[in-house]
Amino acid sequence: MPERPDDGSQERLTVTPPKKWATGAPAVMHALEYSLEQTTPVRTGQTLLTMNQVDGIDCPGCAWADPAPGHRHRNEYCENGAKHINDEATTRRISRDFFREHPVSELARRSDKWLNDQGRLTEPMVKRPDSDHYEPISWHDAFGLLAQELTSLDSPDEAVFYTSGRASNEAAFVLQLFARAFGTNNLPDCSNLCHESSGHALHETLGTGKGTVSLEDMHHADLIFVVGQNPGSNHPRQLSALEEAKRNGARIIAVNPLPEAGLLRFKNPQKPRGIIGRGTPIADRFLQIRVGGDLALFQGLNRLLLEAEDARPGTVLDHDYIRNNTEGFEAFARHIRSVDWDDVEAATGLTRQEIEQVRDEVLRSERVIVCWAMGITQHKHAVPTIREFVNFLLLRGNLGRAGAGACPVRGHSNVQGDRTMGIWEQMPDSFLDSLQEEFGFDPPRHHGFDSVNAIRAMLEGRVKFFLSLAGNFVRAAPDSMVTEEALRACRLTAHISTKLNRTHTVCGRTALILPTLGRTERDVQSGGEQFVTVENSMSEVHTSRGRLQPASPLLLSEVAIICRLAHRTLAGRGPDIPWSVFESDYGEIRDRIANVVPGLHDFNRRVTRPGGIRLPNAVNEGVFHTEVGKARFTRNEHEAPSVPDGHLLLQTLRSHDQWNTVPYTDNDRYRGIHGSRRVVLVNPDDLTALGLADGDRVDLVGVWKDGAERRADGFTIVAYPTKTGTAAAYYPETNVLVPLDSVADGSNQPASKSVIVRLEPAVRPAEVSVPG
Ligand SMILES: Nc1nc2c(c(=O)[nH]1)N[C@H]1C(S)=C(S)[C@@H](COP(=O)(O)OP(=O)(O)OC[C@H]3O[C@@H](n4cnc5c(=O)[nH]c(N)nc54)[C@H](O)[C@@H]3O)O[C@H]1N2
Ligand SMILES: Nc1nc2c(c(=O)[nH]1)N[C@H]1C(S)=C(S)[C@@H](COP(=O)(O)OP(=O)(O)OC[C@H]3O[C@@H](n4cnc5c(=O)[nH]c(N)nc54)[C@H](O)[C@@H]3O)O[C@H]1N2
Ligand code: SF4
Ligand SMILES: [Mo]
Repeated sequence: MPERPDDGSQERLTVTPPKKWATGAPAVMHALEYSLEQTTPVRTGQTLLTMNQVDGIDCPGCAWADPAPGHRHRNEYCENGAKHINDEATTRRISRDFFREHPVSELARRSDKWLNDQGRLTEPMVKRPDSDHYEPISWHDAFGLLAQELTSLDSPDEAVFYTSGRASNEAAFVLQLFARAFGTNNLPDCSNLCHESSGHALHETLGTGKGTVSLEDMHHADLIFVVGQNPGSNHPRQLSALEEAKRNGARIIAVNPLPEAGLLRFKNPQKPRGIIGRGTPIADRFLQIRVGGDLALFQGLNRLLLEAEDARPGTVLDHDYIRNNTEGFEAFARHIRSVDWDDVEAATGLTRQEIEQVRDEVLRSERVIVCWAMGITQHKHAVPTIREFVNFLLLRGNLGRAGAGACPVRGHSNVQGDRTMGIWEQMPDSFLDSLQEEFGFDPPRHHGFDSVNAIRAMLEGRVKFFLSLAGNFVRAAPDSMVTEEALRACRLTAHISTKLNRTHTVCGRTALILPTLGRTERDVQSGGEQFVTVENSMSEVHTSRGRLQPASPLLLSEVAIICRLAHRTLAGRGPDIPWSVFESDYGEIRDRIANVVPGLHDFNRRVTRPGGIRLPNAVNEGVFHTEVGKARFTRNEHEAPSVPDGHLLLQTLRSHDQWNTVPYTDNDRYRGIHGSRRVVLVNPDDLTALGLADGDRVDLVGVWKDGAERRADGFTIVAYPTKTGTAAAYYPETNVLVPLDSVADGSNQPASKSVIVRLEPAVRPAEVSVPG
């Protein structure tokens, strides 16, 4: 378990009523406050004013799309985007003296926030076997060490290359090229922990892993479902799109166990009336669902639609669409008619009447979109749930036409692009064939390890080398203690990163920190000043160009680090790939991407046009790359998680003030939590039933079939209007409770939103129980 520092945050906890609206003037003030704490007014201007503008910096936050060029606001960012960018643009620095003063064993006891607050990494460092300190190393020697370790492995499959979704397309492309030229498909990524279930379900049913809607579609939908996501904190500009849709007459249905502020009312900070007015109500209908109840909800809804068709034949279903584009309708219909209302009501905690009201909304709507995120993907039955969304959309032909479709809302700003570039342990043969043709080597064909399987392989000694391109693997992955043991068992761990995090302190025998340029910084190579490209959640590929002076003259770009490592490792043994040409001019990489990735032909020219390139989605052309060449209706079995008496189903989620594994403050403003993240939100009725009370101090004890005790200790109970039977607490502090084996069927994605726990009186005294 990560050691926990005693910073006394529990004593600072104050709780105020949850907010009923999101964004607006306080949000802007909050962003500026954080920016000025981290950096200077001039740098704030250089970053924020160019953010999300044509030829500016792409926001390093979430993957929400920008409005079309010409429709962008002067300040085209949200409060959280401003925080994310300033967190990178901070003027704080970590020098070699820092590592002399702080041994690794001490850093491993520091909190995630403390580590991040130390500022930007400035030079390559190495922790050698038997040493407790990182010490400086030259880039030349660092690459030598890495190459030596890699080439001495018994098999290329003993190496793993993890990518987090902030990496650019160019960096991702050269990383996967290097890994495959070296001989492995071990390319796990944060997407394995994020939208893997979406990709899996959409591939199976529609033949694409990506969403089908654009921002334009959002603006012109009649009905938008926002299921299992908290846009007020995690995709704030989605609220602007929802506001615009509402102005055009759309209705919005939010489905969530928590009454999230952003789902209720929105004050648009980019409009004067947003700052002073009452804001726009967002959800016309809010369904407070049980955690894990969404499959049952959509099955109930689909059954009601079939019955409505029975009552008024030819008026409800789009028979032409179903006949021409789909297969499996009859079997699906038979199955869904047998769905039992008692089961649906028990799983959802909703009444049949509430679901009938949703059906009526659907029947009034020509164009329907379903948006979803982690509240859906991080469950055991995530894949069938998303397949059921697809069934729902297919029934009324809500795919492949304007204002309708499937919208998995992506997390990291370039997580979708990294996949497009080949960061996936199971890229299809068509991609590998193109690589082979372009680069003249035979890439390995057997699948590599995803994140969960990589951890297992490290534990079993089958993987000995771990390199990450961005991210914070030990805090992002489930079962923190197990994952840490896995990393420590490696011969070498290395991280290409901008900032210090816990993964740097959980070292293999040898460990390396390879500090890199961030997206805010000017990237000058021998071929001149470079830009990179990224792809947002709506498949738009565009440029991002940094403006700031690099945090240190010793930083290398991500592309440069990977190209030099590849050159050093593969010299004399690998295929002839012009790594140094790639490093000097990223346009050369894009020319190769254009030959390998469908839809990116003429990449260099087209991507610099305002707005960039929208990658085609075959579904929107009525083409389905499934095995049967049609969209597939599926039959999905519902299996509600069985929660023993006296236990709760815990979801692990983000606060408003964190970026994934990195908390910026201990506050969660919209939910009214201030001063501590070590809280568990529980419904007052459950508290009564459990004999507990608001303010009690408890340990969260995980219950899993392996019988191992998983304990996250020292949490304060906050009575909160979450759905009964379900609790919520923050990630990553609770990852220790998520068993490595508790994954979504089919996608192998950790089920970090359905953790069975009981609350026990806190074991440790208050003074020592604090975040870590
Ligand atoms: N500020 C900020 N922005 C971010 C991030 C961040 O950490 N901070 N992370 C980025 C990343 S990588 C991602 S993937 C996205 C994540 O964006 P979200 O998916 O919004 O993230 P979570 O905080 O995990 O919230 C999940 C939401 O699902 C709800 N939920 C939980 N279980 C269920 C369920 O069973 N059914 C339903 N219907 N709802 C449920 C929760 O109450 C919560 O509102 O955000 C991205 N944007
Ligand atoms: N229990 C639980 N676990 C979860 C989740 C959950 O909801 N619950 N959510 C999951 C999800 S959706 C995700 S996406 C993962 C997130 O997992 P990751 O993507 O692995 O984690 P991040 O916290 O985004 O990584 C932050 C680190 O990235 C590095 N970094 C930042 N910017 C850059 C850059 O420009 N370049 C480079 N090279 N490095 C950079 C910094 O060192 C920083 O410390 O966590 C997953 N884990
Ligand atoms: S909505 Fe997402 S991409 Fe847009 S500014 Fe906010 S964090 Fe950045
Ligand atoms: Mo994510």
